[in-house]
Amino acid sequence: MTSKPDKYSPVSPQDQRLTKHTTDTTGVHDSLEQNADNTERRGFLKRSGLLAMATAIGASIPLANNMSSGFIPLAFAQSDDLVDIPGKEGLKVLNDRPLNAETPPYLLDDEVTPAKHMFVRNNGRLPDVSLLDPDKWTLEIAGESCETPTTFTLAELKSRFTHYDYQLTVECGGNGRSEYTPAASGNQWTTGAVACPKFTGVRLRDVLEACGIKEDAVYIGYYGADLHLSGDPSKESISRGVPMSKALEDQTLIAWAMNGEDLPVLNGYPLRLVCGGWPASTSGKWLKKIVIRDQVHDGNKMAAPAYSVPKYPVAPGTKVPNEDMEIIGSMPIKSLITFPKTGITHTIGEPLTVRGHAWAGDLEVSDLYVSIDFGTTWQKAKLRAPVNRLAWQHWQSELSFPEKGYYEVWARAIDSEGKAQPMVVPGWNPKGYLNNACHRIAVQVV
Ligand SMILES: Nc1nc2c(c(=O)[nH]1)N[C@H]1C(S)=C(S)[C@@H](COP(=O)(O)O)O[C@H]1N2
Ligand SMILES: [Mo]
Repeated sequence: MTSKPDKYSPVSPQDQRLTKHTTDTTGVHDSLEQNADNTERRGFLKRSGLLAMATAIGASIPLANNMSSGFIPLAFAQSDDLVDIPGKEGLKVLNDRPLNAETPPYLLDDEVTPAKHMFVRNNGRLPDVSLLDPDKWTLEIAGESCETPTTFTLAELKSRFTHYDYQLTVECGGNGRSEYTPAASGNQWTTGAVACPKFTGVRLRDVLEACGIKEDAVYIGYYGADLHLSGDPSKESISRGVPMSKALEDQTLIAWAMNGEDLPVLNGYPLRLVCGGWPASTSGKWLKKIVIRDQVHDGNKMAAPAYSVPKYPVAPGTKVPNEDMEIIGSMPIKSLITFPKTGITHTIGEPLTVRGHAWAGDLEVSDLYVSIDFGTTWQKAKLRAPVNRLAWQHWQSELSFPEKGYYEVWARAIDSEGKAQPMVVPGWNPKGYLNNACHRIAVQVV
């Protein structure tokens, strides 16, 4: 195993500030400013109407009569601030303490997400990088429902158990949160807290079975090496888990590699858990310990309202008692348009190839449709099977446009149980999870 000091040395654990290409140096201020911007744009649209909208976009909108009232064309809602994060390229920082950064959709075009384009979601402080030594790394398996608690070195994990490679979709439960009204607190993810790299590791099941799983086991929980944001060593930054049924799936991995290389430091080097298709908060980074529990794991951010949604639909803004919330399991059907980039100019008469990915939590995607007339008509895209269970699926479609002007391409996926993505933001919930509304891009046809 190679060590990569230069990959993470620029980020000191004491000060994880980042260099930005804009004058503002903190992601926090940046996102606040953007919110102010968006509000202004909305106000402007209300007052001015279609003609002003078309003027501002610089084109007429041929199919505008299909737009619903209050609809905001994407051409108004774009911001392209890029930042430098060691080992990452083109990510947009949403918060720098803790570090949270998302990937613009056009940088997720690869079938297998490269490490430099994988989003980063940290709940606490980055672990002290001098402690991330693969030669000294150990993983402890314990908990009240473990027969024989055992500590493995990383070398032992690699030599004792069979290795598996799986491409696995990891998406933050809060991906899409920025679209909820009233706004939910937390990172204002747009669409970029998702990735599907290829992970290499051993099966969690094989390791747990080697340590003996007692009959009463119901859940596993993880602990990582990162500290709580306060720096208090008695607190965990996050310690979540999954029910035994998910833990024992073939694709649930304890992984040390991504795309054939060591995991990036920001994504959990030297060892992480990967539970594809579930909120990525269940995929513990800098993995030090796994407990087999005889109850639902009670680590930090397991209890409602964290990573939980109301058991019944609620009106936007409703205060929901914690006992009426349930923990999120499999993620809902969703898709992205990764090519072209929103805002492109396209020549009339030429077909436009659009493509992207779709994923459906524990399920498969069965169909994907695209629309260029604000959802009035839909054409079926070519959709490929996943390379393995829990990997995202690629789709592609050829579009032709009836006349010059401003268009939007919308993509809508349907899962193997017949559930489709909603075209508008789905059920409001207090923490803004599970927004799987259709993704759309703007295209100017000239
Ligand atoms: N130890 C540890 N594991 C963690 C986290 C964390 O802050 N610490 N964040 C979780 C959350 S909320 C998400 S969405 C994913 C993000 O994984 P990534 O940063 O590799 O993209 O890691 C999960 N695992
Ligand atoms: Mo997350």
